[in-house]
Amino acid sequence: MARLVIVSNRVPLPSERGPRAGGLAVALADALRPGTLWFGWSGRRSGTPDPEARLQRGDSTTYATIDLTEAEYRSFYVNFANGALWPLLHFRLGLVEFRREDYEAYRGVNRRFAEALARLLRDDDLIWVHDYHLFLLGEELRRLGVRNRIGFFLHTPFVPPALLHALPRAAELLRAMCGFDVVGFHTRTYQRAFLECVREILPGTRVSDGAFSYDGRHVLSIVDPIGIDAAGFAATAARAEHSAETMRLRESLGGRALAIGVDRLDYSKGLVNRFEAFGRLLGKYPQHRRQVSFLQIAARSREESGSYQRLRRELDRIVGDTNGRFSEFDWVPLRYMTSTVRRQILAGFYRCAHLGVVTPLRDGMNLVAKEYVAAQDPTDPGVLILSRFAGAAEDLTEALIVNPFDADEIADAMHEALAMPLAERLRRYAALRERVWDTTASKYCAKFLTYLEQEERPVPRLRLQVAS
Ligand code: ADQ
Repeated sequence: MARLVIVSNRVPLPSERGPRAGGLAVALADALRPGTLWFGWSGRRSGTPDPEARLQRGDSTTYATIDLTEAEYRSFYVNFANGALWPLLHFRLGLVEFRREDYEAYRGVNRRFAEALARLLRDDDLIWVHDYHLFLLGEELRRLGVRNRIGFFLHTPFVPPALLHALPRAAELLRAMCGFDVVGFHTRTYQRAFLECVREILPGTRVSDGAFSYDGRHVLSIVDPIGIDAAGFAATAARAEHSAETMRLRESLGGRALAIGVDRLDYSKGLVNRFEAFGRLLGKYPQHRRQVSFLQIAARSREESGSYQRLRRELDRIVGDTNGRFSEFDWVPLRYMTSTVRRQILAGFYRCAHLGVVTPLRDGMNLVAKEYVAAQDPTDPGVLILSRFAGAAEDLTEALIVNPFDADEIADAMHEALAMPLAERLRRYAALRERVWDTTASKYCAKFLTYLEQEERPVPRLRLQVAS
């Protein structure tokens, strides 16, 4: 079996275990065949980074990492990846800050990744690249003569041409993506948007059955929804129900219902509207006062960025306002913490929550929605409230689907969920459970690798010609 080489911006080094808010390491656990190499940034910044990667051996995986310089960290990571690409891919044009020098640094880091990685490659390695930090890596590897199969998976949404056009160098970026053999997305909507961009921005390309040829390269796009280890997480949650932390949480509720939100502290997650909605629930439906508490766990993220600092201040303000307005001497409606919580503890918290509130303004998939479903007690499940703009909503249609921009609609859904009879909760849960068990992390990995391993296109008619 060919060796698998995973490439991602950050590498989950065994030396830095501990709770981390982010789904990649957990989702890829099943793909880590013995002997896998995982390559990426060490998370360190240093004055004179070594051109060669540093190796660290884990149980079945070898981790190879390089450092970034301070300047690369700022321009590549903070400014271009997280300050231009992230907002663009989440439909937030107003937050995009493009500077040419940041784009050049982005290309420079993709090149440096390619150079350090190429030294470690064997002829038959399968290379699987992850996420928007590394759009140019396929092209940079090809430039160095790498002929291996290279796949790319985008964990965020992809935007339609009208938005992508706003990014200077969009055409260059899209052309570079033709260095990959397989390009994967969570949903058909993102795949469709990508192919529309290809059609419109790379002239002369004909697209058919998800594949296209451009400049002598064949690219196959696929839809491959990411998931979780549903059975494993359900078992963890069942055990965690009796953990000390879950018992303490339950005790602190004093018999009241619990609504829970778990996210990275990111403007794409719709936290401001969610808090606003909870305030409206208490204002509009006073019967819920003292009867429900909202626990929001929002792990701090990207704190070096101005837009994230502004978001944090805004959240502090709205939490203060809501609690100031509705708290009583023995009841605080909104509990808000900005730390990371261990997965086992999180599983128990999900299980005791009557409502899972997942309301991103845009989200590639959103694994929290799937974790919440997997963690429920099958005899007395809670209700999932889910944004229609999360990739997960394409599958989890039995959730209460809401428009995350409409705080009143979210408040109404909270009200409906709190009053929902057991029979309806059971019916919705059964349907959601089936979907979550059907799109697991291991199926996600297996599907992507099946396509990546194919030397030829899976169906001959997928070989496409450049339009005359
Ligand atoms: P994220 O934006 O990080 O991922 P998400 O899919 O929700 O979003 O994954 C977050 C993971 O981190 C979950 O497993 C969650 O349990 C965990 N987590 C979040 N906050 C936490 C906290 N405070 N404490 C502990 N754990 C926390 C990106 C995309 C998503 C896509 C994933 C995977 O933005 O749309 O689903 O990649 O492709």
